[in-house]
Amino acid sequence: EGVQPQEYTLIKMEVLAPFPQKFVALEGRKVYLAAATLRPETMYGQTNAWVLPEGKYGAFEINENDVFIMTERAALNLAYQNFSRIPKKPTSLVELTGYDLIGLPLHSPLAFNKVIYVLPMLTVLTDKGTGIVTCVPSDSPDDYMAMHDLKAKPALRNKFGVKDEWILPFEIIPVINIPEFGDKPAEKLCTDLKIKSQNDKEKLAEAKRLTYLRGFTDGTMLVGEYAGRKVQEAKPLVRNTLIESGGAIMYSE
Ligand code: A2H
Repeated sequence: EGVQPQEYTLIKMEVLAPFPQKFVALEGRKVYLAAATLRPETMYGQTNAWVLPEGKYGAFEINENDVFIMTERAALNLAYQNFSRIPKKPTSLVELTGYDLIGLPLHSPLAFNKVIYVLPMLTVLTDKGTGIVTCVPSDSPDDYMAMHDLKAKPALRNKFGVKDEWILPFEIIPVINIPEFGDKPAEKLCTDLKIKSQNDKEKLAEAKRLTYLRGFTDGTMLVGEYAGRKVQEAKPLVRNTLIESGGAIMYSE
């Protein structure tokens, strides 16, 4: 935890109807998983959302219509940033765990995949962001390895009740080119550094450092409204597009 506040873009990943039994209290609302990201310019390549299976989440009222699924900690922070129906007070309509969310179909802004699913990741922290992470395996080493683990290990899918069709059809979508690392930087770095799984913390930290640094300074957008532009230029433009179209809000902690 740094001393400086961290500014995240919260991506509103809409939960598609029909809602499961657990969600009866949410009928008639717009329900979103609120995913915290530092890389809004990569949202074209989303393949799924990640939750911590054992994590505790709630469905919090943001206003009369919108409900965000996230940790209570994030809901309290958001309430102090003017995002709660009752000022400065989070209200949860349903208490949930990650297990309740796995398998939900979502529609996420900018994503080329029109329907994506909620899947388990064991390294999601519940004391950072919202406890919901959107998966972009082209550009995030953590996301790439967690996806690789689930695809390679049927026993892992089985353990968490993950259906093959929620993950196997989803391929890496190139979003950014980095001269040194190509169009799938996360895959290249994980392969080069011989990273074995999502739990390989030290090597993943190094892979993240390199993709983040090089992606920001040398990366070029391959897709979207700002294809051909530098990542540095595109990042704030994509973020503003997301916010203006109602697909995201800013959040700091
Ligand atoms: B990033 P920082 Cl393409 N637990 O978004 C674990 N990881 C979390 C999290 C949580 N509770 N909340 C957010 N994150 C992830 C995109 C992305 C991200 C790309 C490349 C790198 C990258 C798609 N996933 O992050 O500790 C989110 O993943 C590299 C660090 O606040 C968020 O941005 O620096 C990032 O970690 C925030 O991490």
